[in-house]
This record gives sequence, C-alpha cells and structure tokens, in this order.
Amino acid sequence: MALLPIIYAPDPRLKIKCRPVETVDQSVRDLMRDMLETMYAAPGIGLSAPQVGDNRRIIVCDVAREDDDPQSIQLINPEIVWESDEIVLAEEGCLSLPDHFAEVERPGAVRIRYLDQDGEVREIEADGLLAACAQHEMDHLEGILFVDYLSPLKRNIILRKMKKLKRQKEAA
Ligand code: K1U
Ligand code: ZN
Repeated sequence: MALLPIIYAPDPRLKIKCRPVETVDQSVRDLMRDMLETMYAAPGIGLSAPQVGDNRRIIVCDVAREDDDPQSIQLINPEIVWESDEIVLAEEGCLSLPDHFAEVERPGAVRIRYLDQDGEVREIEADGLLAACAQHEMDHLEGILFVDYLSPLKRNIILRKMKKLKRQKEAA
C-alpha cells in the first residue's frame, strides 16, 4: 500500500491524453489500490491516474456518505456509451486544484463501459454525484480539468492563484 503524491495544476502531466490499458495485470491492480488509498486520505470522492503521474486510462470513485460502508468503484478504459438528455448543473472540486470550486454542467446520468480488475468488460449506470464524479475523472484522462469549462476570466483567476501557491511552496 502506498500514498501517492497528487499533482497540482498547472502541470503539463494533467493536460495529456492518457493511453488505454492493454493488459489488466498486477501493476494495474496495485495502482488502483494505491489510488484508492490516496483518494480516501486526501480526502476525495474520485481520482484519476494522471493526477498521480500515471498516463494509463484508470479512474477510481467512492461517493458513499461518511456514515455508510465504502463503495469503491475502479474503472479501467472507461467509455460513456449512453448519456441522458437531462443536463445538471452541480458544484465540483478537484484534488489537483485544492480549495477551488465551481459549477459545471454535465449529463445527469451516464452508462459507462469499462474493464474490471479481472479484465472483464462491464457496464455501470450512474446518476447524481457518481455521474458527475465519473465524468470529471474521465475528463482527466483526456487532459481536461473542470476549470476548462469556465470562462477564460474565471479559469485564469484560479490558475493564477495556483501558480502563486506553487511559488510560495517552492520558496518556503
Ligand atoms: O478528481 C478529483 O480531483 C477528485 C474530486 C472529484 C469530484 C468532486 C466533486 C465533483 C466531481 C468530482 C474530489 O474528490 S474533490 C474533493 C471532494 O469533492 C470531497 C472531499 C471530501 C468529502 C466530500 C467531497
Ligand atoms: Zn479532478
């Protein structure tokens, strides 16, 4: 088990299109286990491989409430095969943009095809917070951050604050 360092924006590693996993082997399962541990520790409700410096198409989510049992979801090579016409506006955060939140519009429900830990093709239907989280994580696999949906003005304000934070951390 290992806690992985999370990459903060702006960073070119967060703008890369990730590559599909060809074989679901132990290295993939180890990465997903470490990603879940990192996500729970952050804490967060989702995490994508590029946020921890790996360019494979892997995401994890768990939107269970604190009082409920964990319900981790591990998706390899996820793809949306259906999305609702209904569009929902909801607030999002990102572990790569800590302390920044904004409302993003997305389909309210999606069906996702993916490979599980054994390399089997599966599908999952998601709505509510899980739909938003899974779409947010799948965007990371395309090098897209939630700030990319904001106006250039709002995006630049957040990214400038992130750059300032990076400079302050380097100086400390
Ligand atoms: O991808 C990420 O950076 C993780 C991100 C996922 C996400 C949050 C909200 C909407 C869509 C996607 C986070 O987990 S940010 C942290 C967060 O939302 C949270 C943290 C603790 C408790 C509850 C939520
Ligand atoms: Zn994110």
